[in-house]
Amino acid sequence: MRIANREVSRITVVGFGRTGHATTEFFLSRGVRTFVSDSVVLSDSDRAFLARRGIPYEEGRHTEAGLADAELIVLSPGVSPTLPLLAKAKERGIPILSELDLAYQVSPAVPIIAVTGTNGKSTTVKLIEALLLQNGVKTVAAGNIGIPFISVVDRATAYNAIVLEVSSFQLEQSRVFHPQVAVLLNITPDHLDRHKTMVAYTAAKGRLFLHQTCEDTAILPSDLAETFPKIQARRVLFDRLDLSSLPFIVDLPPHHRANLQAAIAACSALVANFDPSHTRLEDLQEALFLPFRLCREGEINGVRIVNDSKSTNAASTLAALRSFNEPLVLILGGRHKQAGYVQLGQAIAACAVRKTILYGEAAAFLRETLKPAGYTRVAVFGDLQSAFEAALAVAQSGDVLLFSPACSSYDQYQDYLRRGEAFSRLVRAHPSFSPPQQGR
Ligand code: UMA
Ligand code: ADP
Repeated sequence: MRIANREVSRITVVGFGRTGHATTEFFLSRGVRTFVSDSVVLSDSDRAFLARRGIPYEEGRHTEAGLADAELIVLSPGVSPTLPLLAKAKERGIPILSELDLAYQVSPAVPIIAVTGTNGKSTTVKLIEALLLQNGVKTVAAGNIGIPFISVVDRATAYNAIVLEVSSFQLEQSRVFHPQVAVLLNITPDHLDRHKTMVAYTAAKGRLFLHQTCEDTAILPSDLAETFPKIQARRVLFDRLDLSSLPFIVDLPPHHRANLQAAIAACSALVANFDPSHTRLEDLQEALFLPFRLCREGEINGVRIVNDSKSTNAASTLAALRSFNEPLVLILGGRHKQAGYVQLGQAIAACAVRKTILYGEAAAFLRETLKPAGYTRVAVFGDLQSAFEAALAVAQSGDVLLFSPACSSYDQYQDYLRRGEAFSRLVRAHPSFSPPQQGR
């Protein structure tokens, strides 16, 4: 098949997670010979999948076997561009393509709205999807939200728009991706283990605008208006949008107001005369209450329990703190993200959080970052279960017990989903648990 102006009949897929699977399926359906290379030992089901389809693979490490007769290498987003195998591929002149660029180049010409930012991507993608559907625009949501872009390209002609969640990892590896509407929600410290510096992380985010022209739209917040001076596209500063025609806006927490402003700005850029004024809160419920984002689990002895396992950095926990007026007992912990915690410490002190329970690998680090703010109502535990029990012991009726860890889950869980499910199980197993009264 033809990709990026060259004929390709043999490719190597590096990384066999969700992206690798979808990429392999895509090439398989086109009769392109595929080799799979993954740095870890594959599961039995992955091996069976590959064996059934007669796809050769290597596991446990990347060797030059993956380069043997490859005419193209396709990378999963989690693979760092500094992987030695990629340097060897470059020496041999083998082109390397990210899955984002691959999907973009083979996708039919359907307008793309792409959303990036440190926090709020998934919520904003789902808001855009809901708003467009209400306005009769058939839309598919994909990308970092969990549905690889390459897995939707074959059915993309059935849609009027593709809404893509795009991560800094995907953007870092991208060379050609060009969305008609590009949304950057915010930039705060995250993923510094991969990007090393905020300058590099910011530059990766800025690649979203790189190929846009004056016919496109770049949507960003005022505080980032000067950060990317080379943007060619028409700029829209989403936080200046007036949403007073939506009566429910005053009840939304500040971060959701921002997400909705960005989503409406994106829809307005795509659809002529887009009018959000008839939008009802019910239409946006799914987007505003995605699983493990400030989810009401229920109550235990009058204490409302909130599960925000998807909060994996300091800024998302800051947004969580700003979402409640009730007294709070906070659980933080996991694997910290190196930076961004000073402001969080100040906010915890300013909100007079009744007690902050720290657990996991990051506990000592977090305790030190809270000290300069003069906040000492801290207790340290090893795991989530003991942290939850301790939090419950100090919480009083009318409090909110907020699990918003501000760290990744990787010290003790496979991902934020498993961590969120584990927390949910702990809450629901309590003898005094009662489910949320109404809605969420
Ligand atoms: N692997 C290698 N070599 C390496 C690194 C990884 O072989 O050097 C292998 C791993 O052993 C594993 C596979 O690659 O088998 C995993 O690939 P991946 O990390 O790219 O993950 P996928 O399962 O393909 O999922 C990716 C995104 N994951 C990452 O970017 C880390 C998913 O975002 C995304 O939903 C999916 O593609 C579909 O587009 C997840 C994520 O955590 C939710 N994203 C980060 C975030 O949101 O903060 C960026
Ligand atoms: P992402 O896809 O960027 O990880 P999500 O919409 O999944 O974003 O939300 C992840 C976390 O960030 C949740 O804890 C959520 O409450 C919080 N959050 C959502 N929107 C914002 C925002 N605009 N600013 C800060 N935090 C946010």
